[in-house]
Amino acid sequence: MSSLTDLVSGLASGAVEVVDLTAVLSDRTPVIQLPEPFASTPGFSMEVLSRYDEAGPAWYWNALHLGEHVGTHFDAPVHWVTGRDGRDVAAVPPAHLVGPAVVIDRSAEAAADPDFLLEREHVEAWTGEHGPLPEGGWLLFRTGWDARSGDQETFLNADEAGPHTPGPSAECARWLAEETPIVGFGVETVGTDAGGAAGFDPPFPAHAYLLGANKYGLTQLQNLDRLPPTGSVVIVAPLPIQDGSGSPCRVLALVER
Ligand code: 23J
Ligand code: MN
Repeated sequence: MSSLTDLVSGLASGAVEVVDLTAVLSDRTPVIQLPEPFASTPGFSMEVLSRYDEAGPAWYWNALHLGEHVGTHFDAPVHWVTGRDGRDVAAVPPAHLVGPAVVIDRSAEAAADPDFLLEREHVEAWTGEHGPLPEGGWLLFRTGWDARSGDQETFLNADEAGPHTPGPSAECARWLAEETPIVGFGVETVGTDAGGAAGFDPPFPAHAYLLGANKYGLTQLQNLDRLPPTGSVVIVAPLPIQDGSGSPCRVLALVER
């Protein structure tokens, strides 16, 4: 298998760099706030079982409590009603979790307008320059939102009208789901949908269309600015929770230097 030998030597020489796209999980990790009467998700918390003490003199370990959709996480098709007959997170084929990634950068637009919507035309302008979206790969949407992830308030960016964060338009989400060969769509924000997407038609179109097409979502990614527009490979590692709707996950990218 010379391709793996080549990869291993690339890793050793630094010709291939591993970039961590995952946000650190802590009790300060931002979580999505849904309006009443909807249930909201618990954030991350940790209970010490023992720490080199009476409860475990030579070992340290914790129990975790968190929602499936906390921090950098993976949305499985069954997360949404449109994907209810689709895969749960344990049923996702491992081959879907390693694949090519492309990055579309609209951080300048999102900085100027937090409600910036990614349109099909923006993606088509990108493909005109960089080539087609990758078969079985990921479209990653860079907005600069990762710089806000240390603070729930600036990350969610909500006012009386609701949250203001960038995301895809309904038509863009439908097109990505139904007419492009990607396996998933990844973002830096709290969810794959824009902050205003509760009021779109359909509501939460990225969830409705992509998960309804048996595709996946990835959220709260970091360090997308360290990836080239094309040519990286991502490794997405959600926990195989039986019947799970998603999972916090580690996301790594391999980048050629
Ligand atoms: C539940 C309801 C609405 C949304 C979400 C979850 C997410 O963004 C998520 O984490 O999947 S928009
Ligand atoms: Mn989610």
